[in-house]
Amino acid sequence: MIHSSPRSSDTHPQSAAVELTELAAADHAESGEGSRQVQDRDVQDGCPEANQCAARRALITGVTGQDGSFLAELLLGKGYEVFGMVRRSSIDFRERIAHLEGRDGFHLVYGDLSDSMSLVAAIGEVRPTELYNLAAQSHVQVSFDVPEYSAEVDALGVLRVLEAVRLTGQTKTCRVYQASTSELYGKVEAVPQTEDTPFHPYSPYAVAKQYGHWIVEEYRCAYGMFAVSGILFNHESERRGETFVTRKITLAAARIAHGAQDRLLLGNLDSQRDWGYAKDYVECMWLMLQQDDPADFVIATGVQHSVREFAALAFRHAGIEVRWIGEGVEEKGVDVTTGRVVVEVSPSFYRPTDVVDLCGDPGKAQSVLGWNPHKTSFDELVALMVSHDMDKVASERASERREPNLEEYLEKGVVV
Ligand code: NAP
Ligand code: F7E
Repeated sequence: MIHSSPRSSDTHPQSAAVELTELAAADHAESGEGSRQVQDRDVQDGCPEANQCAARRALITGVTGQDGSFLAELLLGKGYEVFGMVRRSSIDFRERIAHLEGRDGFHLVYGDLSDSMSLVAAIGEVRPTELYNLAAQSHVQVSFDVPEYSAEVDALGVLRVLEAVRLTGQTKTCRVYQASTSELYGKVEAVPQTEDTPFHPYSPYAVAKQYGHWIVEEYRCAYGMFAVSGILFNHESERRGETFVTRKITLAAARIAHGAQDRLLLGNLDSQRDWGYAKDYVECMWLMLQQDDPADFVIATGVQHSVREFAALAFRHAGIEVRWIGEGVEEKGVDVTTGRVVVEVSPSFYRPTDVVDLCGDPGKAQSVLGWNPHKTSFDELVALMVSHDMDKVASERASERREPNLEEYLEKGVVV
């Protein structure tokens, strides 16, 4: 049985949600960290408006992801105590948050969305005033390959988070943000999509996220929780995973420009997306939890482009002008200057069902939240991603050049 108000002994190091430092979990016991958390909790338990009278503590699931890393930076800048949930991995280096680890006010806890006990332990121990549930199996194409796991995390994982909040007695003190998605509109029934457009999920990922969306609304109604979903359209950045189409393109454009890659293989070039900058979008997540009343919002730019347009612009920023020839699987992107084919279509990147016409209406977010959907333009977004990847590829190339030299020196016995 889970107690809604755990005693201080519950923060014993054997609890699943131990704070991670570079030290082992056992070191946590000696740090006194657990007792500080108990004091904060005691303050919150007696306070109906915890968001106003207790220190602001945010728990971010998916902190190692693109959005989680930007959100952690934003909240630390606002003076929050930030707790990021991480999974055990065979590699300890967490690239996107490496610069935050060890910083004052930033802590890590173990947890997994497929493991209820770890969530109850982490949420019960951290007692956040705001919980951002960003963790997910977030790749749509991969959800066709691992549909059950995608449902486990993206559907039931949301339920587990909400139940952990409820079972630890925090329905009135912890506000919850859920990462919903434009993929819910799927086989779209209207363009642009608003908060009132019917959902028609069109992938295992989207069907799972649909459950997550509705269970958040259910907990809001059933238990009076401040639990809301941001229906976020595609948002990208220099930290975007490398197999999402935008980052795949910007990295390939940079590699091709540096002579490190021959050509780029893509799937559906006609697919249309409403692409924004992730750093702007996490501000909206935060704004949603600062409102007087809980409500869902569409977060988008209202501007739509095709994959083909994104690719052409990315190559232009990398110094390559592309002309398109052919149609369907025969379509190719040709370097106007050299006549070389730099983009080809590969049906292996086609999806069993694809969402092809996404464009969001950010009107409600603009008027209610005061959010600016045009802070970073499409051109600026593509430019910053390409610029980042040009630098990345250049430094990788430089280190490749250094390595043979080093071998040569070692062989000659020059380096001691
Ligand atoms: P991302 O870069 O793929 O990050 C996903 C995060 O979830 C990672 O930190 C990952 O941890 C974590 N995670 C995955 N499975 C987990 C599990 N079982 N337990 C705990 N953590 C787990 O995704 P993102 O682009 O930042 O997106 C954040 C959220 O917004 C996701 O829920 C996504 O579905 C949703 N969303 C994204 C977009 C977009 O355009 N980016 C649009 C709409 C909605 P590891 O690092 O250990 O893998
Ligand atoms: O695909 C097409 C592909 O994988 C975009 C996630 O963050 O946003 C993301 O999901 C489009 C699709 O993102 C390739 O068929 C063409 O139509 O970059 P993507 P996504 O599926 O839109 C939503 C809002 C989320 O919620 C998700 O978590 O591009 N496409 N050629 C390709 N896509 C990929 N990945 N690779 C290609 O080669």
